[in-house]
Order: sequence, then structure tokens, then C-alpha cells
Amino acid sequence: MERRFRSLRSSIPMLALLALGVVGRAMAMDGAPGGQEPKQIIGTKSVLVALVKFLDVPNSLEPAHFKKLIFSDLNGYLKEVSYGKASIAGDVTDRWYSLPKPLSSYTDPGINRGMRQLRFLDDAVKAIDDYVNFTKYEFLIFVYSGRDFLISGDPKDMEPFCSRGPYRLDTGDGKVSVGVTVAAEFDPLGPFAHGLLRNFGLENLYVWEGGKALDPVQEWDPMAHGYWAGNGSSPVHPRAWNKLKLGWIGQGEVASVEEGGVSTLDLAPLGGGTGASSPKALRIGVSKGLSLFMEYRVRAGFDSQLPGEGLLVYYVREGLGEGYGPMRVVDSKPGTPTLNDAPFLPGGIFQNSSLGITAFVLKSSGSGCTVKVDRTGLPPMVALKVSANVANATIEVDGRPIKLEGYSSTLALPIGEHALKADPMIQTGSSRAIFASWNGSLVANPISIAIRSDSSLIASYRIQYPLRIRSALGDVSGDGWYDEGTRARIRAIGAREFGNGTRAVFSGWSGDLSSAEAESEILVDSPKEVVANWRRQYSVRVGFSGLPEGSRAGLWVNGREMWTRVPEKISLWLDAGGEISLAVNKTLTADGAKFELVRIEDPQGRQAEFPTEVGGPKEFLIVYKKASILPIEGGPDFGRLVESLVRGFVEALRRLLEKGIGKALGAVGMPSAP
Ligand SMILES: [Ca+2]
Ligand SMILES: [Ca+2]
Repeated sequence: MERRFRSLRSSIPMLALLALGVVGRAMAMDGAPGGQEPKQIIGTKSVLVALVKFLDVPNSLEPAHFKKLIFSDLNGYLKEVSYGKASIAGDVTDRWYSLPKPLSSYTDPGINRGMRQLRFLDDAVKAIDDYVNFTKYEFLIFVYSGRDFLISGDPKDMEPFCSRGPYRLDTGDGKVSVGVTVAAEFDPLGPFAHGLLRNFGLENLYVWEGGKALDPVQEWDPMAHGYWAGNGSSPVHPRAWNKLKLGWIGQGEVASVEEGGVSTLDLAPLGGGTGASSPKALRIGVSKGLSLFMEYRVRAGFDSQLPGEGLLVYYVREGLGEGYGPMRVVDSKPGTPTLNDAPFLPGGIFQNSSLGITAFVLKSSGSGCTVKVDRTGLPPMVALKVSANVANATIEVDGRPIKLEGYSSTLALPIGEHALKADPMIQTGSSRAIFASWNGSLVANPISIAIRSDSSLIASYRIQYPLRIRSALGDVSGDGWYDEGTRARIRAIGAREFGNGTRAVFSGWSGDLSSAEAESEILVDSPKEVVANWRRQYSVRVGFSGLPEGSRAGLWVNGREMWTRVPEKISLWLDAGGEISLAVNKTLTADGAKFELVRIEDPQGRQAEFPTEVGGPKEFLIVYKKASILPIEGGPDFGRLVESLVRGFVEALRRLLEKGIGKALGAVGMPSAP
């Protein structure tokens, strides 16, 4: 429906001046320029709602509907937009009164529009005159049965109209001067509001140019398309210029800025009710008859169906007269065809360099808008707030270093391109900060930005903390700087040999981390220091001599036997300073022969003894020699005896052999002598 209203409304053709007042009855009905300038509308105005039906169009709605629509809804609208200064009261006729002719008599295209309207008015007045005392009312609202041509688009339907200011009517009660609104039975609130405001003297804001109706205001005033907001259910507020004329805004509620001056001021929402203490508009008298207005519009109350919100800027040229476009809205986004996005939002700049006026919208909220107006005519300056998430950062602006006061500083810069460079790194006590981005997303540094309005830039830094790893012996990795909150991986090489029979073995982390794992994680949420702990160990190497290659040789270490195959050595690492018990077998058997321990030697071949405490790297050679006879149980003395007995026996046999009994001896299988 909204679209249809729009297209119908904006296609209304230019119509001839209404020819009603041939003598002293100058009147302009809706759609035709003319009429009287408004007077102040303060207090309660008397209104008659007269219901009239065409001969051939029965009514559908009852008087009660209009009692609510006019004296509740329209009255509510009036009270809101006038901040309680104006209201209406009055009557609705007790029933529908019949017009003498059918609908077509009032829509006949063969008769000019003005004459049709006059015919309707005359017939309507006559239809109710016997029942109504016209002198009681300042405003007449005639409601005709059926539909509104502006909504239906059907040329058989009648089009509403209204007078600008009061209109003189001849009645049975004499001549009366009343505002006249004519609207359709099914019309929503909007057309009634529009009609009454025009009765108050406000002018239509369409511009008639080249035979076409242009709309330089669109949705932003009920005297333009704004009375159709919400499909006509929520006509918007008249703009401050109109409210000034009706006395709803006082001159004291309108701010101004002198030529050459700069001023920052708050504006209350135009529809914000009576409580707001800030000015409701800003008016700059530019030249005789030409003013620049600024007002703040938000979607609230009857402005709830506005197409947008923000600071509305418009020019008003007084005295142009209706139909010549006294009011022109400045489109903040001229790249889009409608004025729906016309208001300026925070960060937006209105500029008219030929008038030397610049306005910056600094901020806005539901309760107000802060605007800085500069009439110096100088190149406009804007405020740039530079912040950092670390204290006392230095930011270079156009090559000039600016040390921030704490976390932020505000600079005044001319509108245009500026280069900013943040310190790549800031050292702060035990931590440091690394530049990350501007405003959380732009990583370039330096950065070049176009600043058109008061802006802010935040340099974001990543905080880093040191992780120090102390290690007296072995190798470690992971020492360095980490982003705050990182889980750092640290690692100790399990063991490190020094090449001299000494090595270090990792035994765990201490300090800010307690762990036995050589590879560990630590949360870096502050400076951290970790100590890698190590045990020193010495190598003990034990070799064997005098034993056949491949034979098994053992070493007893703390009561447990380790063994090797000759000539491989036994090699072990022992904790420095520890007690140790080492031993070797006194006798061994290899290849069926017995070997007995001769002595323990050091690498220099000197007699040595096993240590009882690990005081350094050691190397030993265990010297065995082959025993002359098989081992016999019973002790070394007995053994030696047996050995000597065997030796004697063998010697005797050798002698016998030499005498020719060798074969017999070979069969015995005796071992050969060493
Ligand atoms: Ca009468
Ligand atoms: Ca636009």
C-alpha cells in the first residue's frame, strides 16, 4: 500500500489555481498553491466532523468511528506535535446526511476541479445546515462516503481537498470563516492531519516545475509525503520551521551560531516531547529570507515511521509562496535517489563552502544529537582521538611524534588524508608490546587514512612476556618472548655428554614450572623464569684381558651382574658422588678352561682398586689368566695341591710317551698344558 500511496501522490498533476473566490473569497484547496500564511495555533480549537453521503454511495462506517479517529487519534497527534500547546474538541454529526447528487456529479472530468470542489462544498453545507450551527466551529471536516481516489486510483472516486487557512462559507447561520478539510470515509489518520495542518496555514511542500510536481521534502514533513507514513496511520511531525510558524516551538527553543563563530550544541529530538531542555532546532540566518535549519529526528511517537533517523538539514526560503518549494532537504547521501537516507549520522559532515558553514555530527542517541557548527569559513578541522591499549605510546601523525597522555590523546587535524605510524614495539618494564592493528582490523603501519569527521583510531598492541630458562649444564630450547596467554613449549635435551667421561642428565624443571618431563608446556601470562635441573654422571668402563674372544665376562654393580662378550667393554654411567660397589668374578670358565683373576689395572697398566664412591670417570682393565687345571672345590690350597699333582702326573705321562705309549694317552683326552 505504501508504494501505491507514494506513486499516486507524486504523480498528482499541477492543477490550475482554484477559482473559488471570484470576489473576496480567495482560497486554495489542496493541490493548488495559494492561501493564507499561518497564524499561531495555541489552545483548543473547535471542530465539526460532518458526515455526508452521495446519493448512490451508502456509508459503511458509523459516527463513533469518526469520534475516535478525529477527537482521539487526530487530537493525540496534534497534542504530540505541538508539545501540548494545541488540541481540538467538537462534534461529529449524529448521522450521515445525504448529498443531493450521485458521486459522479462531484468527479465529472468535464467540470474543472475547482468547480467540482465548490459544488461539493455548497451541497455539503446545505445538507447539514438545518442541523448544525456553523458559528460554533473554527474548522470543518467533511467526510464523504466511499473511497479516496488517492488510495484507490479509480477516477470515479473523489479526491480529498482542503483549504490553506480559513475559507469563507455562506451558511444559513451567516458567513463563517473556517478551515475546511474534505476527506474520504475510509481514509486513515494521515489525510485528516494533513488537511488540518493546511487549515492552520501550513503550505504544501511540493514544487511545481515544468508541469510536474517535485518533492524536495518527501517523507520528512506531513505537508509533503510524510502524512502517508505507516500507510497513513502515523503522520510524521511537521518540521521545526513549520512548528515555529504555528507557535509550537518558541524562538528561545531554536539555537543559532553567529557568523565567524564555532559552537558545539545539543539538539533534542524534534518529536521528543516537552521534557527535553535542549534546543529543538538550529537556525542560521544566511541572508535575507534564506535560512539553514538543522533538526534531530528519531523514530519515536508519531515519527516512529520515519524512513531514517539523524540530523536533518534543510534550507528554507521565506516568502516564496506555496508551490515554489520554500523548503529543500539536504541529502547526506546524494548517490541514492530518495531522501530516506538524507539525515546526517554521527561522523557525517554537512558543508556549504560558499556560505562558509560546516556542521559535524559528533554523536547522537535516542535523547539527543551533538552537532558542531563552524561558521569561520576556514578549512574545517576535525578531532582525531588516538588511543592505544598500552600507556604512553608514541604515535607519529604526519611525521610528528605524539606521545599519548596515558592511553589516548585528541588532536585537531584538517579534513583530509593523514599518515599515522605507531611504534612497532614498546618496552614496558618486564614486558613489551608489539603493534598488532588499527581499530582491530587494519594491520598496515604506517597507515594512510582519509579523515572527514571526528574520528578515533585505536592502536592495538599485543603484550609479550619473557620466558627465561636457566640451565647450568645441559642444552634447553624455548627461551624467548611470548604473546600473553601463550602456552610455550620448552624442552631439555635428555642428556649431554662432555666427551671426557662426564655427562649431564635432565632431572626436572623448577622455578615457575614444576615438572619432570623434559618436554613441557608453560602458560606465559606474566614474565616467567624456569630452571632446568641436571645430574652429573661419570662413565665407568671395564675391559677384560686374558680371556678368549667371545667369552662371557661379568661385572657386579651394586650386587647385580652386568656382562659382555670379550673384547667388548662394559660401560655404565653413575651419578656423581654416589656410593658404588663393584666386583668381578675371581675365576671364570671359558672354552672349557678355567681363568682366574690376576689383578685390576688402570689404563696405565698399574694395579688399581674399584672405588666405593663415584668421584670421576674411571676405566679399568680386568686381567685374567688361564688356570693350569680345572677348578676343584675345596679351596685354593687344595687346588694348588691337586694342580701340582696333575702337573706331576702329566710330566710322568710325557716321559712315558717318549717311550711309546702316546696312543694310550691320547685316548684319555687330557687337556694340554699351557
Ligand atoms: Ca445552521
Ligand atoms: Ca539519498
